[in-house]
Amino acid sequence: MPSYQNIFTQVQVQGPPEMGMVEDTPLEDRTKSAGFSQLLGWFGNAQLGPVYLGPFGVVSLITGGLWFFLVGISFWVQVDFHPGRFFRDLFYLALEPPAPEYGLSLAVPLWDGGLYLIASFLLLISVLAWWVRSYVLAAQLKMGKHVAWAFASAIWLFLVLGLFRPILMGSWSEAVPYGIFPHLDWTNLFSLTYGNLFYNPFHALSIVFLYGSTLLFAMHGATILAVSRFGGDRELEQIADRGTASERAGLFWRWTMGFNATMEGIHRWAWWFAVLTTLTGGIGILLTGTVVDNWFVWAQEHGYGAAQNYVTAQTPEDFIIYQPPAE
Ligand code: 07D
Repeated sequence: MPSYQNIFTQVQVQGPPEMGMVEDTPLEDRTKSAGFSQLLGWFGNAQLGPVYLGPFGVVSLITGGLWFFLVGISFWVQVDFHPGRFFRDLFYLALEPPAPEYGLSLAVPLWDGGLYLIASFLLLISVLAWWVRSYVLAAQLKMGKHVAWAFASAIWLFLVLGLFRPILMGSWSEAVPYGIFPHLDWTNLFSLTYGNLFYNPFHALSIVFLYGSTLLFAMHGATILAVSRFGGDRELEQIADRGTASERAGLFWRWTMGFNATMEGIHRWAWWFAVLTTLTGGIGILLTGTVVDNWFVWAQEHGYGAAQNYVTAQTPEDFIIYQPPAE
């Protein structure tokens, strides 16, 4: 019996499955049984199930599955149903949006972007239905809707990339292709086309919150693990008891940097950092090509970027000082 539990060890106590509360829950939408997995127990709760699916869960899984199937089948068609080529080229295959000449038309030939539009519509339904599910399940459990609103921030970026910005630009061709390297190539080309996304202040903000989230997560995770020997992971006791884990955790940071979050506040920090990553990101993408055509030039005009084009300079003569247009 380990007396001191470390990052990886966990004692798994197993009793009858915990079926959870039933008030206001349509039980016909919930599976009836539960199992146990020691492997799952190492990562979280060892109990698997019951799962609540409900109408929105069913819609989400079916439309999401169809999206996955359509992308997959388009890959298979492109390799002539040849398994060797499929696995060799898997990371390079793409289902691309329609070409620019189709604009925002929906009458696009199936193999010229039509399939992309159908698949994207299904993905849209799937993601939105999953959002509704996150809202409805929170309501049934009489919880706040914090998960749903945080998820909405991610969906905001998803919608900007695949729906709002293409509509503002007047062409579905602006949307992101489905495929591993193809979507990375799209990201790279997007940055190059609009003059280096690093000069987009909203991309910078998004990175601040993304990196900030990892820092906060590491600080919080480490702090709680470090006081778990005093019961710090049992939040309920920590709220009532003084002089124990929670107080030490707070003192550690106050002594380290003068300020400490509270047991509640640290979760607000985490929520806002995560939410602001995609919120600022979506603003940055929406402005690109619609309001701002070249972020490098924009940055120079606003005293935010260097006045020389270091990126393309080959000779000293190429270091032309940027002149703002005369008023
Ligand atoms: C994408 C949206 C929500 C997703 C949802 C899920 C499915 C189904 C299917 C499981 C993540 C939908 C569901 C699809 C799944 C199955 C089967 C959230 C998303 C709802 N960048 N960059 C960001 C950095 C550069 C570029 C954000 C760093 C270059 C573009 C983030 C660097 C270029 C875009 C970030 C760097 C470039 C971004 C993403 C370093 C060229 C965006 C935040 C160190 C490569 C996006 C404003 C996120 C954005 C974005 C980080 C460099 C281009 C902060 C660290 C200069 C075009 N970049 N980037 O949470 O918001 O994404 O930009 O170099 O669109 Mg960048």
